Amino acid sequence: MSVVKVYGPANAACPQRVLACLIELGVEFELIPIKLEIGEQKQPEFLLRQPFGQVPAIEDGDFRLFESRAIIRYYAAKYGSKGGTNLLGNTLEEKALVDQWLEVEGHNYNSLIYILVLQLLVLPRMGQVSDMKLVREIEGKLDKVLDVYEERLSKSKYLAGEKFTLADLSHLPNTRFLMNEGGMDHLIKKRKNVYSWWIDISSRPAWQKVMELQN
Ligand SMILES: N[C@@H](CCC(=O)N[C@@H](CS)C(=O)NCC(=O)O)C(=O)O
Repeated sequence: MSVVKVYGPANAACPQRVLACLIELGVEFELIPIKLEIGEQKQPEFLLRQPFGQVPAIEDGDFRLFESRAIIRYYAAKYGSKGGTNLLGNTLEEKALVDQWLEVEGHNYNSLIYILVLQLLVLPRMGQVSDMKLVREIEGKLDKVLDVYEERLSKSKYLAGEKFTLADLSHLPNTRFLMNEGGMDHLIKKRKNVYSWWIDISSRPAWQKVMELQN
């Protein structure tokens, strides 16, 4: 049986989402590094795997897939039902809550942090100046989004209920950015429930292994 191939650098947020999921599920994989700094993701050969020129993409035998959240849903469905770790929820309602919080992560959380990553990480690396007015504006919006998380996490241990699921896992890369190079750990730490949740999910052995891979 061929090993799953994951294309993408281990230090980029979107591939990390996939790596965390595969490690949680105990799926063997091979990481094929793609050098973003020299634009390997925009080369014709890579565009056959990911037509938008971004990472990650996977190859699993004859099957290819891109979009990190589609990939984690695929693997959680493929392996979670075979007695492995269930990251999707059991009942229809649990599954719907996982989907709801995955959507929140993609639309309300990631869409803001994406701008921060661009301003605080990508532009300075290219020798360009960050727009700090925009950064402060996004920080304010994120503060309001995190109020919703705080409220939710005061009612349940994890976003979709009492068990760790893809909904939580999907937040790991961007929250790590806020806690580290994003310099916005105060947004997490000032919220008791969000902070406990972060400590809990980021201590999971699977995420620790992702962190080791990126070094
Ligand atoms: N929605 C896509 C977003 C992919 C994405 O933004 N990837 C970033 C790394 S986290 C990337 O490839 N950046 C380099 C580029 O856009 O050229 C996914 O989740 O897979």
